Amino acid sequence: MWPRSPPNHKEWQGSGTTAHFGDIVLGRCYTYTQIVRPELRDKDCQKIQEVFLKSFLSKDPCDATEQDYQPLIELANQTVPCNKTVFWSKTKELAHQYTRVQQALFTLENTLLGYIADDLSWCGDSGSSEINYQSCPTRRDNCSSNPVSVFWNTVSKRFAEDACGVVHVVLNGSLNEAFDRRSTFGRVEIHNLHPKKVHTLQAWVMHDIGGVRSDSCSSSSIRDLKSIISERNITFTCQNNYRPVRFLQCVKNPEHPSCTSGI
Ligand code: N1C
Repeated sequence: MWPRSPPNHKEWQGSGTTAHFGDIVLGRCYTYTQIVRPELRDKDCQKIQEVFLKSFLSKDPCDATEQDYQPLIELANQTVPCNKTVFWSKTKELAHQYTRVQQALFTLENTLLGYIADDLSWCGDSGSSEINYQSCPTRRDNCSSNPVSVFWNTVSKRFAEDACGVVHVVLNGSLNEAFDRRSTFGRVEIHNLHPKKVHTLQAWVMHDIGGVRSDSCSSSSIRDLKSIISERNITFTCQNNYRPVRFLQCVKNPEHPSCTSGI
């Protein structure tokens, strides 16, 4: 009756493809190219949707590769101006709040591909041309080469390779290690900056208001980051609680002492 697994059987431990994945991809593509960045209005969103689906459908979801996403990356290609790239690690919301105000700045989610894929899940199956809405593999399934992880690794790498001038990173100083070598930022992005194009990495180590001040510019994890960056002949600078970003945190905590006096 069921040649492989019955339709409700959860093959993998992760949640399945986001419901209406194809429509969301198409809708986000139009929103981005027609409204958010109309300079990209000539992008072909139908084609982008089709190529995105092709990058993972009918393929083993534990064997996704960078090459799977090359056609999509070519189609969605976009130039981020020099000095405008913002990386983040464990500070996604804050970094996005900041680039929402400073619209000239770009996190990966402020580019077309990141905007389309943000917070979505997707996977297919080698034995079928259908989207798997039941479950998708994760690292818990011993499957690090799943379509979503490989996508973020691939587009993060490209985002870093394309950066130029001064680049920025928002780090979380309320964690034990604001810089984590195993994060996408530590594993992929810093190693793919081109020293000939990127002269400075500016780190902003932000502490949660009312949270602990675990890590700061003078800590060992940041020294670690500094040495990796310096060895690559890129200048490293670091600021704790960079004021323009601190002000955003203060919107939610206006009475906190660190918001009422000098920070
Ligand atoms: O592992 P991280 O952060 O250091 O990755 C963040 C870093 C940013 O600078 C981005 O350019 O890498 C890029 N990036 C994304 O933009 C992104 N959006 C959504 C990496 N990962 C991204 N995701 C998902 O969040 C993805 O599933 C990945 O595994 C997490 C990483 O978040 P993190 O650990 O806070």
